Amino acid sequence: MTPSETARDAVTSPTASTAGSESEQPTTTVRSMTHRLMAQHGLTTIFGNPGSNELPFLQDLPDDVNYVLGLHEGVVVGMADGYSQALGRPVLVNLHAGSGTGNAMGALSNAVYSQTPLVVTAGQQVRSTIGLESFLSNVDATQLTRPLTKWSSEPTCAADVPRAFNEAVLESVTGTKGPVYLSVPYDDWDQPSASNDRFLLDRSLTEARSLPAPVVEQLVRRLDEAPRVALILGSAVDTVGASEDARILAERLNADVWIAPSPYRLPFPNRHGQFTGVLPAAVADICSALEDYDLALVLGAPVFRYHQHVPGDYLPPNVELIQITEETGAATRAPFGEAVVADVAEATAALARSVAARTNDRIDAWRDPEPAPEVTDGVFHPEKVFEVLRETAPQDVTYVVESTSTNDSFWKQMDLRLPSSYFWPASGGLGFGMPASVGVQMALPDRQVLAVIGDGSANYGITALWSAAQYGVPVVFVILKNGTYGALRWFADVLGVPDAPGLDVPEIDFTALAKGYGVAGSTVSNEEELASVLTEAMAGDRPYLIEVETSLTAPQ
Ligand code: TZD
Ligand code: CA
Repeated sequence: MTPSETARDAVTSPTASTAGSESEQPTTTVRSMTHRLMAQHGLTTIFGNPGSNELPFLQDLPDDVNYVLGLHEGVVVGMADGYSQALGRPVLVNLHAGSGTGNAMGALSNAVYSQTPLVVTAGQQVRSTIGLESFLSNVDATQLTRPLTKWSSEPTCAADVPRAFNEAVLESVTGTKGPVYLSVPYDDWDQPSASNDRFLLDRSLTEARSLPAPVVEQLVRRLDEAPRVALILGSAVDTVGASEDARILAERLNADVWIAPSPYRLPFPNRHGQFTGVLPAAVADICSALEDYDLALVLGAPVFRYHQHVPGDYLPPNVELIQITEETGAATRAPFGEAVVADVAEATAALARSVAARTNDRIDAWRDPEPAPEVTDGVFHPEKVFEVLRETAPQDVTYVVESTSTNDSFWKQMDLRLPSSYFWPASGGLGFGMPASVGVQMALPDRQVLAVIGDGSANYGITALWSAAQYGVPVVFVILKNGTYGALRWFADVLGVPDAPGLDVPEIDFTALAKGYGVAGSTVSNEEELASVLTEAMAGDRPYLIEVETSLTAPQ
């Protein structure tokens, strides 16, 4: 079952009719009805950090509910984000009032760009005391997470809480997926649930965004008639489980395959003979990269997520661009091209089935990486670290990466072929990597998660180590220690700011920090040590942290 199928099943198909007649219902509270709705939607894991306002919701949780405590709300949301992305399902988050929500905002920005369906709930003060702003009132709660959440609500009365909860879950996975926010006054939970709430348990919602046959036929004709096709795959191709069909489509078209700029997941094997590269995140650079094509087909990506400001024409003359996306905003926002809003997995499968197969000698032409520079004086070139990881880790390893200046080195050495092999902070907000790796490992217990984290990035989510230790989540953390915010050094140069302060992070002892949070670790200083410590760490069933001193490199 693909992640998208799992998500659809979880939300649209109640397992059995539980409605019954009004007279048969035992007296239920808003709390117990909401707990039943959680079960119906498969929301059996809560990532949270509680306060007084939230405790009444957490009373009498069903036995099969698993509560995962994070020690900071950025970590709570980061773990939930990784867990939700890797499972392909909505996930419940519970935060403390306005202050807990505020701590989570940076992490929420990542969930927006990966369209992660997080159902974020927060406890509110007692209804009658919110207006006078009693301690821990979440003032204007519905506005607090805007514009990051696509939907937010504080029900107008206790009786509307179960319906609003149901709406929150469905909103998170319908249309453009993403985080939603529900604030609930804590005196609501003990109130009686309305007898009509039983109908909520019998609801279903079906979203049908398949392409009609004539649209498929027209797209197929245009693809077949275009001599030189560039297939530009977005991270969402992996999210919706379409990477296998995308590979078939690419091979039948014998298209060059580009990955859309700033990828947060990997939609195509990066050693495949048709893999051409990650598109540069700049207007003029993309224009020149697409010069030799007639038609560019973008699947599951915005057009485009630029980063560096290099002005120019959006497209070369005579290149047509068609974008197929599930994200309505990505279609409406785009400043050029023809957009089609549709189910990306179904559209990819339909095109892969229907395009004519061209001659193609690049299918089995896998490309080997070049050897990496050797370790000198105990200092690794980042490429050497990645070479050792590639040679030591199993083929189905999953990387969660947050190390910014080493991007180029990473892609030079990696050989990633399977779905869900790569996760990266989707908005560029640091603090995702450490916690998301814990969430991804919880969701994918049969795959080893390696978290590759810079010594700057690690600090934004360091308390994830504690959750990994306490819940026995066997992530292996590899900390690349160059003592600085390497990417910002490079940016300072690009932007002509040679004297910017605050760019170095010297003298942090990550093995000591890990020990403090209950995670064993060690520092390695040569290739053999790294390989043997990594092998041992992956064989264990506990988290482990490996600290590696690395040289300064540029992201590209
Ligand atoms: N704060 C947050 C929440 N997100 C950010 N992206 C930044 C600050 C700014 N920032 C970057 O964009 S990259 C970077 C910072 C501080 C440096 C990260 O350092 P690192 O990796 O040690 O993790 P490198 O390889 O040394 O760049
Ligand atoms: Ca660094």
